[in-house]
Amino acid sequence: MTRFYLTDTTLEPIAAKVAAGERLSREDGIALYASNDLLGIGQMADFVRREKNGDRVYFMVNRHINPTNICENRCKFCAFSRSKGQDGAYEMTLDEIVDAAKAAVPEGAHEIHIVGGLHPDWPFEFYIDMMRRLREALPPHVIIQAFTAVEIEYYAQISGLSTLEVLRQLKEAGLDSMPGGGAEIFSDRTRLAAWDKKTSADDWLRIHGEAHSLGIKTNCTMLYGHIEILEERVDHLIRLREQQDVSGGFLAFIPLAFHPLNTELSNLPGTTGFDDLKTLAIARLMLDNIPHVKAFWIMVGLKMAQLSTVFGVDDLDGTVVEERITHMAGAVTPEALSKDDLLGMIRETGHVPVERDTLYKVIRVYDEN
Ligand code: V47
Ligand code: SF4
Repeated sequence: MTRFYLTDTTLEPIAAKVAAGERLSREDGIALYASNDLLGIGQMADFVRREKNGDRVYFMVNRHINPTNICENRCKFCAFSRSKGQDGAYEMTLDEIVDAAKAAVPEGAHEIHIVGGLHPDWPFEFYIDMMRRLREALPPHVIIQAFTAVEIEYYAQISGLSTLEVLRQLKEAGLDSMPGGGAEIFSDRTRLAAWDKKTSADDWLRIHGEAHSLGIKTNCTMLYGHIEILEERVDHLIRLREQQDVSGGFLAFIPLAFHPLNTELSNLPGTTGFDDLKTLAIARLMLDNIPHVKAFWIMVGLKMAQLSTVFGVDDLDGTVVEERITHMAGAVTPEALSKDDLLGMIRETGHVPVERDTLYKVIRVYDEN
């Protein structure tokens, strides 16, 4: 007898696999997406989430820094990037970057999260200096999570080094961990249509594998709700799962809900709440070897992020402080949350809030309600 109440009985074979802890197939992923039994899918995802993370919902105190929006790639879904000299283009100096990071320390930050455009003039040494100066300026408990695989590939191109050597040198200079951005959807069809200059799926996965081989833990993402089809989402999840089987260094998966405003894809409607919850829950079900599924509240909104904690999500990211990439594309969420906001959101759901660092080291369990 199954432990889930399903209104779509065609999901019963999948429910049996979930209850037995068996891996779901591509066909299962497609069947989940084809079903409208959101509560049934949510119950299964909640079951998996509880097996992996119990009652905990993680959050962190962090700060995002985007050193420049000048970018050589100009992906069609991106409202953040500018060409050099264009109105709205900006670049921070190393002093400004270090000052922004230092300002986060008295706020209790355990992570500085750095993602930026592919600047045409900054040499690789600039990024090495950035890491060195940040490492010197920050106490050791503040983890530097920086540079997507797309940025790493670009630094290899401008320096003539291999991506492995770029990662090795960045790690030596202070890089601790890498964010999961830049994966988009692992399909050549979508890539050629909307981000043709960007890192291919094979390269994105190889670079993360290289990072894992150097002991650099990373996250992984999927940008959904644009021109992709549902099968492409499932294929994307399976490729991440296969990479994790091989290299094992992904800590969290974060689905990124496409925001269309001010992009070249502004004719598209963006995602719905139903799709956001379904995608988070299906990710929890398909990615049996990735410990955490994170709802980035900036992208799915505060209300949906809170709800997602009963649909498979065990992590709400953090205080963030300043966010440009999604807000330039029309996000209506605040740019920052206080720790109390996050605690209140999590407590209301009956989960136990756990403050963590980037590597999921527990800073504090807030078990007193
Ligand atoms: O790589 C760009 C995406 C990413 C849009 O690893 C957009 O913990 C939606 O990767 N609508 C950057 N998404 C953000 C990112 C991230 C965020 C939070 C946590 C972590 C983590 C990683 O944002 C980009 C791209 O995939 N993006 N434009 C847009 N219009
Ligand atoms: Fe550049 Fe990243 Fe924006 Fe693409 S998504 S244009 S690589 S900043």
